[in-house]
Amino acid sequence: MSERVPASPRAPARVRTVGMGALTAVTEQPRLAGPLSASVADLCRRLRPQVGARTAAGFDEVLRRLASPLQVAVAGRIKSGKSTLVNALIGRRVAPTAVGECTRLVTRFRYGTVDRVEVVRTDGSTQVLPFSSDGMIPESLGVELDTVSHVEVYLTNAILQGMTVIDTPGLGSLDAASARRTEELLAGGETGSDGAGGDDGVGPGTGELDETSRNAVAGAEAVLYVVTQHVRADDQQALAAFTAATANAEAGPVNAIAVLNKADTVVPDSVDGAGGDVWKAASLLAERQATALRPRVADVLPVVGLLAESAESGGFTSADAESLRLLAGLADEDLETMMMSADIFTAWECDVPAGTRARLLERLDLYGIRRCVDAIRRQPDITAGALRRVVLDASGLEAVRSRLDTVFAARADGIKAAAALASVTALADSSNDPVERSRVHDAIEVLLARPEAHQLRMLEALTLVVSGAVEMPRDLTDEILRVGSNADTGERLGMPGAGAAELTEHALERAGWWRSFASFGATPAQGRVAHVVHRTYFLIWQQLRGSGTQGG
Ligand SMILES: Nc1nc2c(ncn2[C@@H]2O[C@H](COP(=O)(O)OP(=O)(O)OP(=O)(O)O)[C@@H](O)[C@H]2O)c(=O)[nH]1
Ligand SMILES: [Mg+2]
Repeated sequence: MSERVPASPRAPARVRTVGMGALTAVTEQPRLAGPLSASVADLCRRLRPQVGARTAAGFDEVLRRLASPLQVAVAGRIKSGKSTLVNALIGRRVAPTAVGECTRLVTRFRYGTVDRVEVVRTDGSTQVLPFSSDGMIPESLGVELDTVSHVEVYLTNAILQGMTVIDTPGLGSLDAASARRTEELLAGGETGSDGAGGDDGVGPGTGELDETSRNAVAGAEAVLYVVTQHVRADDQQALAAFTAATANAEAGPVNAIAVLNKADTVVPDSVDGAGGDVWKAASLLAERQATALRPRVADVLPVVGLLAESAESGGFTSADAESLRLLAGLADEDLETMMMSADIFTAWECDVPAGTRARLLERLDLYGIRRCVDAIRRQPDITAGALRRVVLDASGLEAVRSRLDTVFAARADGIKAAAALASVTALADSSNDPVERSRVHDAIEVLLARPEAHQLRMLEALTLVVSGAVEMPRDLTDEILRVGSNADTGERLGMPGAGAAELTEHALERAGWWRSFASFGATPAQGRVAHVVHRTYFLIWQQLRGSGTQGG
């Protein structure tokens, strides 16, 4: 029997870094993403006794969402490799790829203390399903698809403590029913069977909410957008339609990340300047797509989801490593011929059984096989574990993870709070009681004047700059991105590891610089952004000084 090659010994470390450090730290106790989310939650709790039943039910829903991890939807065209990437990110092959009913349903993966799969019907009723024998969501759900809203999967995987991952059927898919289900879920047409995993515990579900309120309070908060090399002109539209449907009205580069998946299938010669290198070609293509997709996303990262999934979810076994060793031992001419195409690879006569080759192809495709064979030839005694690492490195997944971590984790507080505030505003606006309306609006005004609300303005500034709506010199853009995209103060100031005194001085210096830039060096639009950046540095300085005096 072939053994899966464990991701350890680095697995625990990964869980810690990928577990969205900033998020997991704060998800322990009140499980809120940060100070602004806490303020919004406080607002809801304070006002709740003073508003009508309908608004109160809406507030409960907002509270429930604030207390849950960032909802990240994986979206993209049909068969772009969304489920494969979801499996890679979760570190478990649980989402069916290629076939099965589930590829036509929205599936939400969230943290739970016990692994379980639950079908949620449109009438709100749920049904627990067994995992299939290989640990996946069953291919056939055994229920009438028309009656299904979506599937909830609770898993004990640590990364889900930091974010909930929503796998979606392809946008723009020909199947109208799946497209509708996706749109409904992403726009918040449902909110699921809450508390089923025993981990929410804040108020009831949304039974008492009417359609408008439900739409206002639910929905995905961030997007991992999956494209392949064939980005069509209307992909931009698909993304725009998607972001319009997310709960955050300001959806854009702040809460959307894009990957160019199946980077292994890019033909190097099809891209000028790639010099025959697949990864280089994919990177160049990704850069071009970033231009095409702007202002919706900041950039596009190349990735090979298939390799990422094989490396991270146990698909790559010690038996695979042995088969690859056999392949590496073949004569060059044989190997080169076989590597010409998948068909030849399996049909060619050689000592490695055809079935074994087919399995390698399925797990690694030709690109991964090539990378492994090269690695074995360079270092014949390479271990199966090290070979798995080669596969992971070739996948580009670490870059995607680190982006998810810096971008989404650092911004989760602002993203969640903005979505919550939008919901609270919408709930108040649709109230028939003018007193209630102005009470809620006044409370929001007060909240927006608090220092922690400044990050909302910073997210807006980021959107303006990253989308190109406000042009900035490259170095200033980079600085704004840095100070607005990291959770760690040292990283934000571009001085990781520096001491408090140095950081304090630097924050003050940059605050002063941005203020004079706002007054003297900038266009009016740049000036508005510069004021926001100035205040960001000022707040960092204040915070550093505060913690300095406490410490000393
Ligand atoms: N060569 C290659 N194949 C991939 C890669 N990622 C996914 N695939 C394959 O592409 C096919 C579709 O992958 P899925 O993950 O099911 O794609 P999906 O976007 O979830 O598909 P739908 O849910 O049906 O829209 C599967 O056969 C995967 O093995 C990749 O990076 N490289
Ligand atoms: Mg899928």
